[in-house]
Amino acid sequence: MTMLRNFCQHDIRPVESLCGRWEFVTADDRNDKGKLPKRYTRSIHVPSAWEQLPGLENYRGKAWLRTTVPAAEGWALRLVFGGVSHTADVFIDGKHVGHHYDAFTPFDVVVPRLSEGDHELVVQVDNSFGEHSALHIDNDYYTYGGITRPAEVQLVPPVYIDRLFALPVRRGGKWDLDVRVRLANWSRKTETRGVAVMVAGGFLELDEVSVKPGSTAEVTGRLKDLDVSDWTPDSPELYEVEVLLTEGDELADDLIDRVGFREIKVSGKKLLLNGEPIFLQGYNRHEDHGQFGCAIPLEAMVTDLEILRDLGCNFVRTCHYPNDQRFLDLCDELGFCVWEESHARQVKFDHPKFREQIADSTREMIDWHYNHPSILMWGCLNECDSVSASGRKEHQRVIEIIREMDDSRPVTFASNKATDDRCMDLVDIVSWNRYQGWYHGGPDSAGDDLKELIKWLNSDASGGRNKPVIMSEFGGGAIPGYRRPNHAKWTEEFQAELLDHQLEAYLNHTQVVGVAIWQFCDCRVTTGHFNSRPRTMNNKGTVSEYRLPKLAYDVVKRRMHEATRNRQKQQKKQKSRKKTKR
Ligand code: ADA
Repeated sequence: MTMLRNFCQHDIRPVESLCGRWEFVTADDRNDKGKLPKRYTRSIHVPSAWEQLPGLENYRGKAWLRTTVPAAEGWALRLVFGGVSHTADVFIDGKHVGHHYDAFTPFDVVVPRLSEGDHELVVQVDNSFGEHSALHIDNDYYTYGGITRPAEVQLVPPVYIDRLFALPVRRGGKWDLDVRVRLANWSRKTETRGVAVMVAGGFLELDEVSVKPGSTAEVTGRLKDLDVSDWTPDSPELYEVEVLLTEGDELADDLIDRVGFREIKVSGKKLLLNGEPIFLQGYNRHEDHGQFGCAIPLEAMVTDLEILRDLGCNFVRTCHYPNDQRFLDLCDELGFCVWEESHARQVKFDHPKFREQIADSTREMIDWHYNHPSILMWGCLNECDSVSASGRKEHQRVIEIIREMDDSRPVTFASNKATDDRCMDLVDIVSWNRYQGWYHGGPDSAGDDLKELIKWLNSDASGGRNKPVIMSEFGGGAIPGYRRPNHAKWTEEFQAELLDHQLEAYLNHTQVVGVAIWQFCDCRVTTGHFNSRPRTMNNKGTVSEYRLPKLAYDVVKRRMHEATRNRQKQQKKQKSRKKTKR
């Protein structure tokens, strides 16, 4: 059965997948009034995007999905959704029990004191745009509709394990693991529980925890000198961490997550993974597919990563939102490095819901994805206002949320403001979106443009002197199958030549620590501002929306593998120079 993660997260806690057939009706198809439908006209698979159903390709509005869930005396139902696009209202037996905005972050709803047996679960889904939505807007990617990621129903005791945060700490060549466990109490009285953590043969009993009714409480500890191997892209060793909750002598609950022992730091102009410089080369990848919309099945995610591996890539930027955790699990398992960002692309800071919604998206991203070793940095606010004083304040606000929740990873945002940017002092890594040869400049202008940018960055004017740089977007469009001897714009030949020039410039600059081509695959866009895009698609993919390679594929493959070989040669030379110096 399809679950939220690629591995089993509970041996003790009862868990069932909610994936499969649900009843379904859209607002257009309802012929009744009232909060919830009386009649459902069809069924739908969960997870899926309703746009993949014939007749609903362009449906934007409300729809209702219904199933049943089993409850048990003395337990609470915990419904966990990997993603509902884009606003969910959850009802049990007709009673409203939960609300969540944003398609791209998981959420849970805990419903205590239900009678033994089956209960009706209805999820109202809304993917409309308007005053209620600051992040899901008319944009250069599509906001689909539905329960678009897996969902589960769990039975949790009065006090249960809500979250584990695990941070590997490198200490003199050995590894420790700092753990923070959050418990939640849905009962009506204060309860005390025992907590223990096991990983890689280590075992640690934490202090007993008292949790007030309807509240949460945390307990921390450090497992020392663990006998583990580093997590690196070449050997992505993963370890299961099991948290056990005890009530007296009884095992009451458990939670299993996974960690990789790695440390990521910025040092001068370099990005260090476990103390060694790392170069990130890869793509921006939208969760979009010609057959599945945003609800990409695990098997298709694997294909995407295998294609990236074939192209010589080790890096994915989750433009412009947190990704499905199964994809992040695959990146953990396969050794891909990830830049994950909270949900924003050219959003307006003066939208009445912006501050609340960007804070929620950012907090939920870190709260749910903290343990993934593949996530090397947090991003935010893609191409937003990083020039005005008010825009700077918003960048400070969001970056502060990130640093408060996680000071173990570098922070960045992708800027298209070049030397007008007034926020370079706020980030650890400077990231530029540049489209030399597509939107501005000639096809071979990338190198000179980068030189100018770096000169400004390393001056007093920028606030970002000597910071490492990621070229976070560059590329050009090609209509799949459009090939012409004249190599006109929009031909696959034009795109291939443009990427060749851009990669030549960006893969070979000492202050550049990473490149992310825009973009991995063509993606659907909305029909407002971006309606003029050919096929109403963003056609800058190296592969089409069906993962069919364009001519650029072989150019990128050659460039990326060549860059890796060159770096390996340089590293060998440096090592032998160090040896001869001794
Ligand atoms: C911007 C934006 C991307 C995409 C790109 C393009 O850099 O960040 O989401 O819209 O432009 O294709 O023009």
